[in-house]
Amino acid sequence: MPSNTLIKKLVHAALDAQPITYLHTHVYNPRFGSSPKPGSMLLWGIDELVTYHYLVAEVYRVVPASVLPYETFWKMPKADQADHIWRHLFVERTPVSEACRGVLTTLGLLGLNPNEKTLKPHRKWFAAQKPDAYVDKVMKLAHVDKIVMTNPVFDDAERALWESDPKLNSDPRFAAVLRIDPLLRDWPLAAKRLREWGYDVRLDFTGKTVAETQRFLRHWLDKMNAIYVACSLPPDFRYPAASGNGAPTAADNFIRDVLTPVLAERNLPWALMIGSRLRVNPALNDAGDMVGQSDVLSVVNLCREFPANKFLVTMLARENQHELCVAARKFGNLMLFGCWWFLNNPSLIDEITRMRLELLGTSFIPQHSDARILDQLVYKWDHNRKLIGAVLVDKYADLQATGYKVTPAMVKRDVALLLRENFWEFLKR
Ligand code: FIX
Ligand code: ZN
Repeated sequence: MPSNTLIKKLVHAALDAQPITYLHTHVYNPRFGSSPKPGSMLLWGIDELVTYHYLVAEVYRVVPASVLPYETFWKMPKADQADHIWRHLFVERTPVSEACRGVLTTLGLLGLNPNEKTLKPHRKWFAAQKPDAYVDKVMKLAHVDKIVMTNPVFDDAERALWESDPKLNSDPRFAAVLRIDPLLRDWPLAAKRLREWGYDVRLDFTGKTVAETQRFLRHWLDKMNAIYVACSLPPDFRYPAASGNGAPTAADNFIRDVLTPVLAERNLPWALMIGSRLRVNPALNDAGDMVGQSDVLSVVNLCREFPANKFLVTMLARENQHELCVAARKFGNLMLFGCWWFLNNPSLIDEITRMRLELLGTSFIPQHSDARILDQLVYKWDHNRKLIGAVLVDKYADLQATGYKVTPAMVKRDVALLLRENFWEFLKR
């Protein structure tokens, strides 16, 4: 019977050997344009890493807007923004936050010195990297076999790229996801855009609205060869939104008559990321979003009403995690994923992963990444691998204590399920 020391070795060896599919990132393939070229969507390198919106929020806790007005910061060149953050969060203060530690882990694993007092030496190293080869380098270091993108069809710049480059998604290292937030968050705006693009849709869902909105979805699912449809939803998202015997809302109509039928016909999952309260501090841009407690019963209602549909769900509030886990015990068409955004911290990843293993066994996806900067894949994998490994070691030790034999083959199988197979099997289910 393997000792706990041997189990630890087995678990970490299996994690080291297992490629991971990150099912949700904001990373793009190099055809979308690579930073520092203005307007690029593939963001990488030290200045992008250090100006990640998590760190902008954190530096504004140290140097308040009364000292450095937001508009002044946003007008600064990216390198000056990065120098400002590096000085205040990494030199004059101890970089103990998870977002700060992540930058240091990435630098260390790239063979760079995390103790530099300025970014100058790092800039020199990154300037020598070529984006396409650097994608391979990062994927190798981070054990990533596929980077799943987020492709917001209502983003004008990105939509223009899709309409001008038929080979945009030809990079086999990446997969596309149709992101549709306005269709659920702001139907009036979405309907206006659809009409501009030649779809005969009406605010009140009369006439050809259902067929035309379905035509829009099918067009983009085909163009992107999207592997699922995603949206981020506010804490007050409800399904059904109509209270009592009230008339269905636009979101109810869209979900019931447009989205779920198209996804069911194509056997594609719908990823709901619920709990993001956007721009509570608008001056911080992407760093200005916040968390709010959401309604798990709405997820239950969706899973029950649409048994032919598959739901990938993550919620942003820690307070929702236990109820969401129990909901997943009730519906096989519900797959939980990730410790999203403000949950992506060691103390919470540990708590949530333990809870999920105890309630769901190995039938969930512990992490999704959410990397926005290519290089973040390196630290997110390194940090998560250790956290998931520590939980698995404890759970296997508990199993051993019953007399059950935990074998190397079991550990490899479980790690493969958690890091890759649960996702791809759920897509095929
Ligand atoms: O809605 C989302 O996909 C969120 O993950 C992002 O908007 C958010 O800024 C993020 O990257 C969090 O990690
Ligand atoms: Zn995201």
